[in-house]
Amino acid sequence: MVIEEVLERVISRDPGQKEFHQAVKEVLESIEPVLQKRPEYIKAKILDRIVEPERQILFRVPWMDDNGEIHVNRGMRIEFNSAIGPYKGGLRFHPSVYPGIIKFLGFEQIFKNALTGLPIGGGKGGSDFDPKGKSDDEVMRFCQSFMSELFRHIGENTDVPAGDIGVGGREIGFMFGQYKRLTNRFDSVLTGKGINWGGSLVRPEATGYGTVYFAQEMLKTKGDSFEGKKVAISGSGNVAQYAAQKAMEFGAKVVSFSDSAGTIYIPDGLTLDGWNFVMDLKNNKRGRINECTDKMPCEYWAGQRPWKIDCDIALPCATQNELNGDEAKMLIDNGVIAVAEGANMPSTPDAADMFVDNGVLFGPGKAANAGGVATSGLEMCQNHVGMAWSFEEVDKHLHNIMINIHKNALKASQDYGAPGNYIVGANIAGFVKVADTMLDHGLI
Ligand code: NDP
Ligand code: 2IT
Repeated sequence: MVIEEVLERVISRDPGQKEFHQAVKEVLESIEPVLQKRPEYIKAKILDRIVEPERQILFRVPWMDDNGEIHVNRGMRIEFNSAIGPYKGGLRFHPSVYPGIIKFLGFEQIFKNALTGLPIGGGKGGSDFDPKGKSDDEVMRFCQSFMSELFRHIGENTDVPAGDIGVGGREIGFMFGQYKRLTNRFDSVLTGKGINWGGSLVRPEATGYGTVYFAQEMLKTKGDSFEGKKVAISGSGNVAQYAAQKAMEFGAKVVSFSDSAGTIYIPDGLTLDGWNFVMDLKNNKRGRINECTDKMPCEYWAGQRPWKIDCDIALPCATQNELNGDEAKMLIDNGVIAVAEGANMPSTPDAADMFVDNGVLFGPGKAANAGGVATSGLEMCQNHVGMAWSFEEVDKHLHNIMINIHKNALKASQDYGAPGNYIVGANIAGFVKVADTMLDHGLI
């Protein structure tokens, strides 16, 4: 009853924000058993408070292209919840960005960040700027203009952005340079920084590695592993690249990558040479995935996604709602054992339900992809003490964090009557920590 009322208010307040409604509905529905045990949350209106961002910043981003033409994009930062620490979450540059996308991502980030065990609150930002086809100079001018407004709202103890779709090391570098020039401060205001200027080893790898570590923990509950498994991966950006590398290291055969134009199917599995080619293609040449057909034995499926592939493990690592109910059915019919979400909310609600109902090990994004933000937290920690840890040390922390997230989500699923349902477990474990803190802090 309370849940439906809150959801109705969320929808009527911002009727157009469908991705945000989707994320809120999933969380609220799965915390129902908590509300029965903890009526104080209802009395303190925790649900109404947690679905409303603490602060939303919208701003103009004017910039000039290489031909001297002026463009105006929209920038935003949604500071969603700072109960357990400074706002933390990535920046997305993609033409589809509008407040509904950034609010869904910021809302997910609250619970994801709580699951990491680190003191970080939830936020997200970005712009409808499209980096595709832009020169490095154009991207730099855009990033400088974006930061010329954003800098006054962020800070190492206030709000710490990082990367997401369309924002990687290059963009973080341009934004950090501009922040430093405007503020005269060299601090931990952004994560995903370069290794020479305060970045952490393993941050580039962290989300993909973490997703595979999480999937490995799920497989262990069935006495299984990655060894010899066929793994279908979507996307070919940061998360997909390192998920593929770690899956191969664990003895799996990676049989696909994709981008927004299509999928490559690699029946014999990706090789190390093939992986290096994709890294150079995507990170340096900024090319399209179909260019792989010249370099490795693979098929290119224009306009298609990987989910019809007969695989044991699926790792959706591209974007939201990229795996629907029909595709979930194909995966289940083909005997998929585990699905771990490297992307944020890549499975539609009916796809996620089908995985859970059919006994597929299903790791929702806020648990499975939390390794990225967790390693951002480790980057902040190193910056605060003025140290840089070794690759092995950061990787060990990351691995332990993923093991703990899995353990805590599994335990919450068992404690609240849905054993093995990691959607319920992750939502409850994240929510309770934030909700209890909001009670501690009084009505703010
Ligand atoms: P990148 O920009 O590096 O790569 C994004 C990939 O997804 C590209 O292959 C891109 O293809 C594809 N993609 C993007 N939008 C669409 C779309 N609308 N339809 C189909 N394909 C699309 O981003 P990341 O790898 O960093 O992010 C991927 C996902 O992981 C996102 O959901 C992000 O929120 C999530 N995530 C990222 C973290 C990080 O640390 N980077 C941490 C946790 C989650 P194309 O090049 O054609 O656009
Ligand atoms: O969705 C995510 O967790 C991220 N894009 C990473 C956020 C971060 O602050 O590292």
